[in-house]
Amino acid sequence: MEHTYSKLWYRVPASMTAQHSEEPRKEGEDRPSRKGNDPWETGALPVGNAYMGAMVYGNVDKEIIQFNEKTLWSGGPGAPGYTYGENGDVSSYLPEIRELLLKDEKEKAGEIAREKLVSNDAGFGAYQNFGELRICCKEFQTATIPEDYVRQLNLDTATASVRFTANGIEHSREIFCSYPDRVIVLRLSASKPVSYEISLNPAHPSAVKADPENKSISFSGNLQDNGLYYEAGMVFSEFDGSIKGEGDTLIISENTALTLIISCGTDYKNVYPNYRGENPHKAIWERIDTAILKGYEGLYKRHLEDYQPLFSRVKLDLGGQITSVPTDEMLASYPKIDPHGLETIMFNYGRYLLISSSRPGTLPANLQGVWNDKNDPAWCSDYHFNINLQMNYWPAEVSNLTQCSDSLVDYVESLQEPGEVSAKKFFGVSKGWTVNTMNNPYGFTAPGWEFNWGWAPNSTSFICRNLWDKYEFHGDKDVLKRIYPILKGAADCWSEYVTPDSDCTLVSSPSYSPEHGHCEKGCAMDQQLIYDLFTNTITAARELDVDRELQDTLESQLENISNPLQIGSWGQIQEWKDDLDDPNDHHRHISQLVSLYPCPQITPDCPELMNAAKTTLVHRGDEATGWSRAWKLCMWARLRDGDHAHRILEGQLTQCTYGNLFDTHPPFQIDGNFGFTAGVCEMLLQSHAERIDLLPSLPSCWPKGEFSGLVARGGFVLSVKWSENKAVWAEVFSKNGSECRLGNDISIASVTDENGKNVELIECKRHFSFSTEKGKRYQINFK
Ligand code: FUC
Repeated sequence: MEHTYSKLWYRVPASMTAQHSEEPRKEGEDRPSRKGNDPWETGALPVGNAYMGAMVYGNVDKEIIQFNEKTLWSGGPGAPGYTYGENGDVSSYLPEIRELLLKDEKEKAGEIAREKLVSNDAGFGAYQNFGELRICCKEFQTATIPEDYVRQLNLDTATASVRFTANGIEHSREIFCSYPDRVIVLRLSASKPVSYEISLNPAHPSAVKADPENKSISFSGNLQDNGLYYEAGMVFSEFDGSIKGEGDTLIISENTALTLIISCGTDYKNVYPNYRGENPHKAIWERIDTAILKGYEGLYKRHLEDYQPLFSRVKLDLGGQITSVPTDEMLASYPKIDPHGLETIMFNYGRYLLISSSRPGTLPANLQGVWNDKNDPAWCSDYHFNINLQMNYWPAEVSNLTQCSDSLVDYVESLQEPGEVSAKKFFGVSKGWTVNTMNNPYGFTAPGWEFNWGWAPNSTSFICRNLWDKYEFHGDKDVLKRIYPILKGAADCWSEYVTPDSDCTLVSSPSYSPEHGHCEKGCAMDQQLIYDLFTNTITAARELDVDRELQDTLESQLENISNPLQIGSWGQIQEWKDDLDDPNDHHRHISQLVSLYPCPQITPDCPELMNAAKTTLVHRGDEATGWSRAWKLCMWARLRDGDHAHRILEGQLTQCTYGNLFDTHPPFQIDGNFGFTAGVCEMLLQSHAERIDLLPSLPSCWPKGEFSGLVARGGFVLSVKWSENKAVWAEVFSKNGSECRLGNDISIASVTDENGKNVELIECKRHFSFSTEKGKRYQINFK
């Protein structure tokens, strides 16, 4: 299968990218930018190596390439008043609040909670813009967009490019961001000698130095609030013109080709409590010097050798027809022009964005991955733990990018130390760690500075689900050993925080359903995630044969836990312990269904819960912001309703996607992109119900297609072809040699090994099972 849908391309620069609009675009018409459009957000194209990111505008007259480095964060140690969120011994108010909740005096409990159970927000900080590269060239100047203008992002090569002819000269720009060499690389070429004026513009007051002798421009400085040192360097190499300086600008004259290499960094280090490491100057310039020696071709080769093995692991064909329509026009007219082509591009884009924004050794992908052009971005472009960071990593395991979630494990591991302090001060426990809604990379693990959105200790158990999936999908024991202490610490905190309710069951108290509701006890999301966390921690401890006592404690608490999945008066899964749900409530958070997705407690094996989950989702409605639609997509897929899942996916493309295919809340929030890719995976393959279900939620509009490389729990890599909405060919690759279970609601005739020999199939109530050997492939033959 070829990667046919791995290109975003445009006939116009970022500022003119077509967006969704009620008025259909007329044939050949250049749509002006929509009023209020921010070209960075809606049209520019992202490249990234997870350390750094760059956004390419593709302007004809003056090219702008805005760039970031993930550690450039204001706030934290050094910023005035920063206490990691601590606000005294807040936990001393818990007994009174709990007592009031037991007496059903919720109003009064809420009043104290809102006043007292809050953190100190001083110095939380925000993810910062680093700067911009600007390139002017007299020969770029034209009155209109050249006819042959093409701007594209090739997902197969992780390269952005811009090409056009102006003033009789063919211009081209190629840009990629190399992970192995930790540099942004740009190649400019022209068919005749031209002159470029090039500058590097910092986003913060800095000392800029343009040095024609060393053929470099650099800047450095310290962030004003926290003193964080930052530096960016750019060198000019492989050019044939002459170079001179003019203020902060370098001018290259009579030139046909030029390579620019950028690297940048800060003295941030993810180590509590100071979060500072070495001055980055030496490392930045060593990277640049090494890159110069490799040259453009050498750098590009290493970039492809690193990127392509990851990206090419998964291939998808949803039956699109190849068209010559630019991506923004496909989107603006969706679903009229090749809808399944666009859906496939969007799926591939999610994997591209994850590889480009999350790699071993980097901070994890934040609310905008690694791309941000503001110093006061929405929600600080932070690590949001009440759904967003979790969603960022939903596609990682199933779409075969487990290397990309390594940085999540590192990060969560680093939260334990500050999280232990927050757990004691806010939740009154003696051991274990916590993290809550908003978190910066400076150990702000405390609840938020407002109770109503900020009290979210379930963030800890929620992120542990991602870690558990990392183990379950691939069965790697080293991962299990790595994540176990993290799960254990989260379980320790919860084990102490739960408290007896008036019916003697154990509840989380106080408890707040994410950004929705009242000060309560035993909200469904808390209870469901306690169940999930305790169950996984017990399983992990058993597999590692450790902590017998903890296993016993958690087991007995599980027996006594207040029912996480209560069915309420109108047949819904209750969001709160009391039946308070309003059937007309369309709130974007659907926290009471966390057991449907991503947790695995609501499965087709319990139809009663499936029906109640369906009722809940139907009442919540299909409309929502980007990430919420993506969650609904995953949930409808788990409900085995492919047509409804597809309807949600359509809504996400028509309502919540910009011309550059960034998902929007608004503003741009990358979780929706990742949730989209995870949702498509979930339509094609599920493995949460202790078996592998092939094509569980195939919509009728995808009658024919194929995929390869998706991963199922247990360490199986699947490839499937289907026709007339039925699987016709499938192959399982066994990574670990475990027993393979295939759901028996598809008609399997036999399974054969690599020599074409039948393997023994054991038929059980809900699945067929067969033994596999590590490293071997098995073909599934259908009736
Ligand atoms: C969640 C959402 C908000 C927003 C924020 C970044 O908390 O409820 O709508 O998306 O994350």
